[in-house]
Amino acid sequence: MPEATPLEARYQECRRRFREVGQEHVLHFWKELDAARRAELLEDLARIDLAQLPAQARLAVTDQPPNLDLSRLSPVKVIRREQAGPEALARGRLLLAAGKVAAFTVAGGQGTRLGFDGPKGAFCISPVRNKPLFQLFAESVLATSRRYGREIPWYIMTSPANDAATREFFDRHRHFGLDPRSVTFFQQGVMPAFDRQGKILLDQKHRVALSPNGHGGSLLALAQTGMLADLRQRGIDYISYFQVDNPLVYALDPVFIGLHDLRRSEMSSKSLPKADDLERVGNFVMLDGRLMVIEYSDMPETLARAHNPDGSRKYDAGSIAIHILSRDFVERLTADPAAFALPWHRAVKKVPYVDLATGQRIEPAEPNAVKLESFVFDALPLAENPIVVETSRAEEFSPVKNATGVDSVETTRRDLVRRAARWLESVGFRVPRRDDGEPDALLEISPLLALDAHQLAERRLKPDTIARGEKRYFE
Ligand code: UD2
Repeated sequence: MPEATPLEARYQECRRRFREVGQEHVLHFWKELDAARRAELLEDLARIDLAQLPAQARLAVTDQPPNLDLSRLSPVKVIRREQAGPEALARGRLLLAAGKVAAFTVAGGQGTRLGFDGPKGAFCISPVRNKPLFQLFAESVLATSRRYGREIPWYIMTSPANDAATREFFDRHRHFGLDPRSVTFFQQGVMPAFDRQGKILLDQKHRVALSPNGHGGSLLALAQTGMLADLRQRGIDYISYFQVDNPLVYALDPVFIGLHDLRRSEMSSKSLPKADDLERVGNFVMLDGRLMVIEYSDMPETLARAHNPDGSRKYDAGSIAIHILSRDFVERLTADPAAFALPWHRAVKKVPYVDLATGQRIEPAEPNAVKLESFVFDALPLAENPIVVETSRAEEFSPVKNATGVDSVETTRRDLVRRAARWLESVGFRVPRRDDGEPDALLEISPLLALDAHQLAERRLKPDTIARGEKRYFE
């Protein structure tokens, strides 16, 4: 008998292991595939965590809503950023100048809602220069590095689907002025989509329907890709975490960092008073004295709509996905990767798949599949002394998620202009306004000029009057 080729040997091993967990069908089309496709399929299958798979498949078919005992919930106490006091600011500045903080962007999502074909960070958003999201963050990191005289490393989490395109985008733009050695990309894990019987779906005969496993996957990915070791080696203690979709974020906020350190918090979060009862943000709550977030989709409507006798909203602290994580907290959680798992959240979605009987690829008209994702805020109940810091919406939050409507390109650009107008007026500029109060000009302030109104004041620009309809870029 001829000796099995390495590919054949890997196939046999893979088949045995997937058969053991009742998912052998993933190799159904093996005989039809050429060598290149076989290799690709094995690569996909190698990304699946076989130890966790049976439990995940079971979870995919159990249709149970999260078990929440409402009687044990109470509202959270937030710290208002503007009342943080000079000590927090001073401490944060010290930590930045001592090189103790890194920026961290989660950019592994698929960005399907925006309908943009490419990594979401490549989406152009700034009102005058049309800078992409990644450029705005890069310039914020660069400006902060310059300000504190210390190079600040920036970590970017991608997914297998957008990793190459993301790196290529940074190469093409020469890392937007950053030293390439200070920008580190790493990939998050993926998760297969399951059908309603808990069977893994094939996207093509040689490809598994895989998607990113949620930003909660960032914690394990930080550990497993060597990033935690890298952080430690660089002397970084704090990770400033933010999402790729919010160009207003203070990427490295000294007040927030300072509060996190002074309060000996392991994981801190920023919040906003919700815009309305059902705003699509997570809800901070206390469960038996521990802080947690209930995602908007899991929040019972009665709870979301509950009001106090004085008319104020009972659960008003919305999560805007901005956190500080202590490096040693992430190390502690992931010390034994096999023992660490955040809860999985189910989402029923339309996922195209190959029908095993006919070999045809089906584009389902109705949701047919279950995807599982973990969320980083589910680490909050595991953290010691977590704090919630309430910030200002106008200053810090306007995510671009949709092509039109709420949280869209239009609203994000508008909010960038509004913020620039406010900062300029605070240093003596006259900004023309329409009857409805909106600035009647397109204004953009480079992060390299100022990261907030105080820094703009330090620049001592000569106040000027902006003309109606003018487009002006400040750098
Ligand atoms: C997120 C929060 C929501 C609120 C809102 C604020 C969750 C589940 N919900 O809603 O509570 O704070 O943001 O804007 O977080 N990502 C990855 N890998 C993944 C999935 C997502 O890196 O596997 C990144 C993605 O690139 C983006 C961020 O996580 O930067 C948010 O993802 P999303 O768009 O799925 O979250 P969304 O808008 O439902």
